[in-house]
Amino acid sequence: MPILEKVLIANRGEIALRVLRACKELDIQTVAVHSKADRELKHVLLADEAVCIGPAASSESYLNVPAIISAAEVTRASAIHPGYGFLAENADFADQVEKSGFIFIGPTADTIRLMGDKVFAIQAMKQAGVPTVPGSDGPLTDDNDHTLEVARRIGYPVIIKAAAGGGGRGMRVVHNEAALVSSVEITQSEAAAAFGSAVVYLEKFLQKPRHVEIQVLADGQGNAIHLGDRDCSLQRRHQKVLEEAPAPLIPQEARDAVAKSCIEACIEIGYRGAGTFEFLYEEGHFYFIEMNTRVQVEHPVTEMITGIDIVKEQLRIASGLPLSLDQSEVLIRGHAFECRINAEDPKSFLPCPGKVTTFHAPGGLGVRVDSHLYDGYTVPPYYDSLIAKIISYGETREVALARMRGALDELVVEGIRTNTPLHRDLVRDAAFMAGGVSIHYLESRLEK
Ligand code: MV4
Repeated sequence: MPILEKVLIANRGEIALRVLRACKELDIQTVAVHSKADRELKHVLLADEAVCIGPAASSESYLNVPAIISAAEVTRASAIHPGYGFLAENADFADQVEKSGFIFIGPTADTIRLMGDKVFAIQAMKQAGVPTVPGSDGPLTDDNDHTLEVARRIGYPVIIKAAAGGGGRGMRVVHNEAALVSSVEITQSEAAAAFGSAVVYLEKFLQKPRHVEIQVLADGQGNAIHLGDRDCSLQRRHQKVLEEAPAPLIPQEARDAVAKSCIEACIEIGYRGAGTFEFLYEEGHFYFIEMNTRVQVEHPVTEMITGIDIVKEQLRIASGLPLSLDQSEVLIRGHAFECRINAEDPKSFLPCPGKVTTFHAPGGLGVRVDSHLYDGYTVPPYYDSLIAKIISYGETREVALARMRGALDELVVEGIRTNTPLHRDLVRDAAFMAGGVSIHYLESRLEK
């Protein structure tokens, strides 16, 4: 089976460059599509072909489905890689790509649609044996007595979530029975306005969990493997800041059991491509909350501890090839961290676009930099502020962290402000160094 001939990269910034590099390694031709504000992007300059698909605003360029499909047609691309964000988890886009005769590099549109509805996703996972959060096991109805009964059974606090939400949007915590019914109604109307669906469900609210996720690869031909776990608990306003793999301080049996359940779920639902099972982890137990059907920002930490190129595997799977390895060949070794460097004010967190006058990337053994920056590049104001990912690897967590300290000290970005000072603090923070802080740790530390 020949590998894909030509891939159109429907994204920008560091992930577009990451996809381009994987294509080059596999001898796949590349097409960059970009907005008018992105002519100077590094991957646009390196791609075999480049097509301008619209004005700066994402809604008219990176989210412009007809423009992207047209670009694939005129360049005779064979497949489209969506990266993360933008159209990566848009089932209608995946449908249109396939109906236009191109390969969508990702799961089927039906899988994306299933996972986009959190109620269906949780039901499917529970069915397959993945541990879930105690909850309503389906949408809440207008039978308020039943809702009250469910909440009483699982115990307060509870959390109401929109089925079409995710990533922190459309949620409300309820601490007592008196507030439940009105909170359900408010969440329903907010969900209807924000997502076009008023469907909400209820879960036990876990008060001090960690965010631990499992990376999987499946070929849609009956083979699925996991690449271990990652801890993404350090976040601010649902934006991850610093991730690591493996998740520290988790008993090996718990880790193995949850990963195994994810593989079984992949086979059960006929999953294809790279995917991530998101869990909350508290007091030794995993609770499934969502599945992401894309490559994630933090995939490099998993690549570092497994030696497996996740984007290359995505390209192989999309070509119709079976997985290049089985579970016994996945060896998890060492530890990795990733610091997300954003073009933002280190105190106010407001975006800081502008011209990068100087960029010095760190280096050395066990240091990787995924970034589209170069001296003289101007960070445009229209998009996400992620400008670089500094990744460190070591045989132990301590060595990886020491390398990250050195890498952050070496990093120079001049001309714009970045959150590098925050990262330099975090990698010296006693609680973080000890490992296993909760999803609330960073925000409460920032308040002090
Ligand atoms: C929760 C939770 C506590 N209990 N569900 C937020 C994002 C979305 N993916 C799910 N989220 C949460 N769901 C139950 N039953 C706490 C959060 C949560 C959170 C989760 C992961 C990472 C950061 C978070 C920050 C605040 C709340």
